[in-house]
Parts: sequence; C-alpha cells; structure tokens
Amino acid sequence: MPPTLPIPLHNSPMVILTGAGISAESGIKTFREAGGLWENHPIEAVATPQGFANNPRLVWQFYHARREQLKTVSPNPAHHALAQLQQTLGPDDVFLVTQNVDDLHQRGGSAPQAVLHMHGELRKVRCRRCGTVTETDAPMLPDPEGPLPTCFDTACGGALRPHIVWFGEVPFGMDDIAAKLATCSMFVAIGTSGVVYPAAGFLAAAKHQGATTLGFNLEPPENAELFDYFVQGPAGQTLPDWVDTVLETLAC
Ligand code: BJW
Ligand code: ZN
Repeated sequence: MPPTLPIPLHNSPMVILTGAGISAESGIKTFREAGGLWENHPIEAVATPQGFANNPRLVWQFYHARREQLKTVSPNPAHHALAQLQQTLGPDDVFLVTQNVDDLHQRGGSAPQAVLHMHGELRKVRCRRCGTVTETDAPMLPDPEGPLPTCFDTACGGALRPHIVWFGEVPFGMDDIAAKLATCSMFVAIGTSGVVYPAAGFLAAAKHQGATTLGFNLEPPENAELFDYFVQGPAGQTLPDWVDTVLETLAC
C-alpha cells in the first residue's frame, strides 16, 4: 500500500459509498461491464416502474433469479475490511451507504442498522397496495409461468414488487446522506462507475465542502478526476491493505 494514502482523523466522520464492484469478487455481476447484468436485459424493461407495469412477469423472473443467486455467494475481504473499520471506529464515524441491493455488507460483519441501502434490498419485497415491506428468502417465482407473488396479508392480496429503487424513483435515505456529506472529513467510493445519480454526485458534494476524497475501482470511473487519491485494482485486494494501515495508524 503506498504510504501516501490518507488516514481519517480520530473522531472525524467519514462517508463510504459502495457499488457493484465491491461484490464482483463474490460472484455477483456488475451492471455495465461486459457480461454484466444488463447485457441480456434492457434497462427500461427490468429497472423502471414502467417496465414492471408493462411486464411484471419478466421483471419477477429477473429478480427471482438474482434472489436465488444471492443465496449461493459469500462476502469477500473488502466487505470484511469495511465491517472491521465500522466496528473499530464506530458506525457514526464510518457512515456506509451502498447502492448495492445484496446483503454482503451485513454478512461480512456490518451491523444491519449501520448500512444504508439507498437503492433498496433484494431480500425485501413490497406490497403495491398496502405498502408493507417484508424480508423473505422464499422463492418469489419458482415456476416462471406460475402465479405472480401477492401480499403476505391475504386479506390485502395486493401485488408484490421487489423493494428496489428503479430509475425515476427516489432513492432511500437521501436526507441522512445529505447531512453526512455536509459534515464528513473524508469520502471513499468503492467499485462504482459514477454514472447513476444522485449517488454519482456524492463525490463532488463531499469534495466541495472540503472532504478528502479517495477511490478504489478496477477501472477509473466517470468522475475519477474528483478523487484526491485513487487506487486502481480489485477492491478485495486493495481495500483491506488500506483499512489495515488506517487501524494500525489510529491505534498508535
Ligand atoms: C470493481 C471490481 C472490483 C468491477 N473491485 N471495482 C440525466 C442526467 C442525470 C441524471 C439523470 C438523467 N436522466 C435520468 C437521471 C436520473 C437517473 C440516472 O442517474 N440516470 C443515469 C443513468 C443518467 N437516476 C435515477 O432515476 C435515480 N432517482 C432519481 O434521480 O430520483 C430523483 C431524486 C433524487 C434525489 C432526491 C430527489 C429526487 C434512481 C436510480 C436508481 C438506480 N437503480 C439501479 C437498479 C437497481 C435495481 C437492481 O439492482 O436491479 O441501481 S441502476 C444500477 O446502477 C443499480 C446500481 O446500484 C447503480 C449503480 O451502478 P454501480 O454500482 O456503479 O455499478 P456499475 O456496473 O455501473 O459499475 C461497477 C464498477 O465496479 C465499474 O466501474 C467497474 O470497473 C468496477 N469494478 N469489479 C473494484 N473487483
Ligand atoms: Zn398488502
């Protein structure tokens, strides 16, 4: 690890933003890379409210397959390293916001309440009629031509949808995120291409208010020029080294 990478100050809040790249080494496909999730799925068909309204079966087939695949993968060293950072410095000082809908941060050791899933969660479903959100590992569409999932409250019977933020919908936790960005002294982005807003704007917001900015990514992302420091490579290999250095330095 180059000695030039920044170390957060004691008792000084940091915002960490993660994207699909942090889960790539666990075997979850990213979105936009070759062979990614959208290579065979038009974005408008599976990641917009209009796509769901037009063809809910196609959308449920897409999410059913991803929910089932999630059961077969495990967190990698990058998830474990962030969990260790949070456990050591405290979740107030290490605000973790993820664009990912998988649960690998939690399974890697981050407390459930210490991870903000701004784009929703794959293991949760929401009733379109009563709004109830349920966490469930039950197969949602085991028979691709079978009945579409309906509310767990049979008296309601409304249609279920994935608890996912699609294009055109407002991400979760924006007020909390804005408050943390306004006061953080360091901003770290890991494994995100920097093309989807509002998340793609967090780097500029943090830098504008004086935070030191640090990026870990396989390839330079769209907004790479805004990073004060950038580490190119697989996060599962690069991130643990930085976290180790931080924890060793702060322990001194
Ligand atoms: C590695 C690695 C390894 C690989 N180690 N790295 C025109 C201009 C500006 C904005 C808009 C516009 N038109 C519309 C908009 C808004 C729109 C938007 O941003 N569109 C752009 C595409 C232009 N955004 C929205 O609609 C959002 N809502 C919104 O803006 O509401 C208005 C509002 C906001 C705030 C307050 C009030 C109102 C909603 C966005 C929802 C995004 N949802 C998705 C789908 C989730 C469902 C699902 O999972 O199926 O979320 S889109 C998809 O992209 C997913 C991801 O979370 C998101 C980001 O992708 P990510 O994580 O960056 O992945 P990739 O694949 O792009 O990149 C992976 C990176 O990892 C690469 O760089 C690799 O190199 C790297 N990598 N292996 C490290 N081992
Ligand atoms: Zn309901």
